[in-house]
Amino acid sequence: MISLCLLRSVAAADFSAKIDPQVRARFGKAESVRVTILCRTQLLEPPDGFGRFCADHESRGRTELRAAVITRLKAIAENGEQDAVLKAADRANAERHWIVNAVTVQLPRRTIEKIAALDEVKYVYRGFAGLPPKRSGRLSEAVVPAEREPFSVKGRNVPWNLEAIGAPRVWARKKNAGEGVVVAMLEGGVDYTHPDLRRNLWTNPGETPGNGIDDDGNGLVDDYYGYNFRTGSCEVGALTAKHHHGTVTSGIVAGDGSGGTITGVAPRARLMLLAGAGVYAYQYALEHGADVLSMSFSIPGLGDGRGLWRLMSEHAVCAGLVLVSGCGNFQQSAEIPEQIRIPEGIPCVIGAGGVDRSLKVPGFCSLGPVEWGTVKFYGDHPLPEGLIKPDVCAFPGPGYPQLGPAGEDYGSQRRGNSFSGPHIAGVAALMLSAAPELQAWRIQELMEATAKDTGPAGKDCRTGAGLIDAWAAVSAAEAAAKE
Ligand SMILES: [Ca+2]
Ligand SMILES: [Ca+2]
Ligand SMILES: [Ca+2]
Repeated sequence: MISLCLLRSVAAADFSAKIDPQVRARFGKAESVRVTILCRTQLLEPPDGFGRFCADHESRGRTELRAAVITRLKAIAENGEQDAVLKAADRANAERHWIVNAVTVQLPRRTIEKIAALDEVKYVYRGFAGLPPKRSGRLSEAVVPAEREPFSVKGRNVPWNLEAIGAPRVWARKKNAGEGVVVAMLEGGVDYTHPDLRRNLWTNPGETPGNGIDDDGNGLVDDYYGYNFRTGSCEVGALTAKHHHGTVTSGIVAGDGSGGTITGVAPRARLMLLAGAGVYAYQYALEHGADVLSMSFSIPGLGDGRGLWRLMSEHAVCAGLVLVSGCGNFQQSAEIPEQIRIPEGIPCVIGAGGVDRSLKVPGFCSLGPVEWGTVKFYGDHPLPEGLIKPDVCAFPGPGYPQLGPAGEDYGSQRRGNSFSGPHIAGVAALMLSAAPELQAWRIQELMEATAKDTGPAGKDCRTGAGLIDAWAAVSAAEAAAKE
């Protein structure tokens, strides 16, 4: 009898070990908890699966990998494990994902403990941010993108920040301003009617705007410029002054200088506008052909959930999406290693740090390292060394012209690593315009290899590999494409 009791208690402990401590902490406080249930089978097995995938697929082009990896991820998501979990939970309706094989659902404690015991369940995380109830939102203005003239800087100002990273030299000597590349902006809203942006919008070729019909059958009505997964609407515009954060970041990627000053690193790239939940933004960007995803937000305190974001990000990079994120502005308010958060603290997400015009790190910029030693399924990069972040750096401002709401155009007061990130996303666009088949992980490697070393010698936890160098990075991408 005694041994049987022992066995039972060991088994119970095992199942609870499959539940994120942050979920367990909520058990006493709420009737039910929103959880994301990671199923057993995944494309990549942590912690080394990503590195092995890159090594095994170094000869495959990005276009081919995009299609093959999406097909594989969707096949895994339909392997029956999600069905088994939802059946055991007695839930017909749940948010099913494919970028990771997982479901998100609100469940009572006893149900969570029951399903944690299933073989099909790998781990139960706190739930991803979800979809709002479907709304019938519409675009405030559907702009028919005007025919674009051949790109020229003639008669336009080119600010010092773009000169300092060598972007104008790439435009002029390589005839490359980011043509053919789509950069998805995961933002809180972007003024897509802005004269410096409106010619550079990506539009969904299968969708007619403003007819209230989901023409392309992707489940989203009128998703013409992208989609707002926060409000459940196709409206991705900057509705308040606060939302112009996204107008500024989009301007740094692709502002074309129609108003007189070129603000964009890649002024002929196209912008796909997304807002809200990361898991849906990743999936949308991949399915609708984005090449780069620019993220200017930081999520603190995710605990083991950092591993879920890492797996999702590694899957996206395998599928050819270059992920870029500013490194945050928490130098003064948070201890290392918590200054650099999610997503920018993930190894395969290019984390952008900041320097001022004299290449000094401003006092607000978050510093590395980042630790992964305590994160479930990973455990790599333990402290004290940790993972060196940022990866590269650019200019967080203030002091260079930025787009803004009407009347504030080409102001220069905003600052933050939110604005370093889009410089890096713009350079990624120039690199992919030159070498579209280069794998996403190679973009990160080549950026770091060609950055201008700053601060302490070598890659360091203040400035990463150094200041991004668009000319050297694009040249390296061209050379790599010929290998
Ligand atoms: Ca649609
Ligand atoms: Ca429509
Ligand atoms: Ca250095």
